[in-house]
Amino acid sequence: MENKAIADLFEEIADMLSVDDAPTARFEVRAYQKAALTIGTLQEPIEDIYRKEGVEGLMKLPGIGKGLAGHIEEYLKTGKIRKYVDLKKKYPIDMKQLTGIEGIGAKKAIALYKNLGIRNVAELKKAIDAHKVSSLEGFGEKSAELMKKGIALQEASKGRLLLGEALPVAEEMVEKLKESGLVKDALVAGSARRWRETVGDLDILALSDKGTEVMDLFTSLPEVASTVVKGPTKTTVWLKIGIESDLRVIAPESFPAALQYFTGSKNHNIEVRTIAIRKGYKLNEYGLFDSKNKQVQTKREEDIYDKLGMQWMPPEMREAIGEVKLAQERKIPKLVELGDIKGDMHTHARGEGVTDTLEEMVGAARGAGLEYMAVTNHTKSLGIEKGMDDAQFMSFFKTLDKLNDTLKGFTVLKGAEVDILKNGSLDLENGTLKAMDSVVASVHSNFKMSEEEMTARVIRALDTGLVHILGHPTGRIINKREAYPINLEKVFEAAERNNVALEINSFPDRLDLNDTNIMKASSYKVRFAIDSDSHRMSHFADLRYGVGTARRGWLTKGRILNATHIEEVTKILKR
Ligand code: DGT
Ligand code: CA
Ligand code: CA
Ligand code: ZN
Repeated sequence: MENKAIADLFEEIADMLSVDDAPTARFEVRAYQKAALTIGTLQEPIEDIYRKEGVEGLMKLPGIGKGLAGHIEEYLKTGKIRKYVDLKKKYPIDMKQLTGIEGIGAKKAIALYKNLGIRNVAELKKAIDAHKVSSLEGFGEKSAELMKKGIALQEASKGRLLLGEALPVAEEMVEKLKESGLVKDALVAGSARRWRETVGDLDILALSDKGTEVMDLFTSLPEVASTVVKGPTKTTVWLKIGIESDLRVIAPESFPAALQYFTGSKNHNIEVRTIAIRKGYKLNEYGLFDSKNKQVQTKREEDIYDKLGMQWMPPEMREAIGEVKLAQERKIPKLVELGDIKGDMHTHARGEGVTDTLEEMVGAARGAGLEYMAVTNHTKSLGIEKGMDDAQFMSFFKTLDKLNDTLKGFTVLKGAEVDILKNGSLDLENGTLKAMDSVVASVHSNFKMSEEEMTARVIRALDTGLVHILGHPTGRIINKREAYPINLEKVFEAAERNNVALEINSFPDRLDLNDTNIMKASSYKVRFAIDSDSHRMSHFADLRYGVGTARRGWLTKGRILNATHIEEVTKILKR
């Protein structure tokens, strides 16, 4: 599927045009941005539309005129868009890398290029160290400092990619292997199967006796940029998304053991193998062998754990943090599943970056299998998000009442994502907050505080007794922004005291709380809310990353606020 590649190109063209001095540029920017959004959120592969209906089919898509349809056709035929190539000559910037740094948007990236000739992060780093950036108009000492921190974070990520970027690509490749008829089974193992928030590479396993043909197909997949090593049982490729992928073709008798081995984690495997040795077995990626080196029959991964006296456990638990002992005691909990999630407590239907209508958002939530969603728009202090004031919320709630009258089997709850101001007070009147079903309170600005101040700020907000959910409790953005300093234990205590649920934000670059913080929080008497924080229809699909994270924190359905039906959740939220 080429949708994302084309959407990214259009996005970048818009970025470059936004600073270009050509007379038509300003006007074109919006057109490219709109087209990027249309294509980026399209469910059907754009190449299918083109194949079936040609340029006319493309032009039926919202915001795609003749010129843009021509670009799409050009890309599908040649793999390039000439307009992009020309602009890139004028602005030879690694836009994705530079805008991946906190504090740098497209405008700043291009200003850095125009003034200092900076094209990539390495050059930016040099310029910051030479104090060239801080003296640039519109930048200053503080922003240079922030960028430097951002660069350090990006470097520390060592090329690990967000699961949310990598998993869809892995699934796409697995699907194509299966469709080919060359494999009896194929699946993703490694850190992606364990739902780690980032992955170093993608490990794919295929069950097949046609190794050579499978590898030929694999290396020619559209997701692949180049082949690193190719053999009939193991092939490594470099993917267009910027990480490697290993495909291993495995014989049926080895499949369960290979799946167990390549799922990892490495430390989990070491613990399991130690148990195997103690019981007189040998365990490796080829199979389980007894003391006479005879292979023990195993049909499924479960059989391996069973022979070793252990209960099977979900891959998300396999991090060598106590799950092996639990499995020996047969006490593996039943973890929450995506299908348990009945509603969403945190979504946006108005404000900056929201392009889909309220009705469309409701349709998408229903499509995701939900029974209710709370619309929690931003509040007035968040100017860039077009936050709403008290009067706007009260009138918006009338719209929601009308909408609810028309809905059957689905409920739209009233809420806000209320900003926790610098002093810990909330950004709306008490009366307005009391009229709501779902008050999500979040910190969105003034991150630079001492741990003591930040902790007091958040606790003060929770102690108002008006908050239902603490939104993205640490504020971290993976590979981009560190968590703000905060004493989470004290915050969890305050959440318990005030019956506030802790959010597990499902945005692939947030996943906040993360797995280890969830573990810490679960010893308090608190609930968790797995929210999509949807700003558009396609975001509801990200709930699975929140669920994966919750499972990595060993949470069961009973701990999840929105794994309850509407009657029950309204009872819990009433106070
Ligand atoms: P990643 O790729 O860094 O996100 O993390 P993983 O867990 O996918 O690691 P990867 O790709 O290096 O290896 C895949 C699995 O293979 C790993 O989870 C466990 C297994 N494995 C790799 N190397 C070793 C090893 O030296 N010993 C053992 N016992 N297992 C290993
Ligand atoms: Ca891996
Ligand atoms: Ca690997
Ligand atoms: Zn939000």
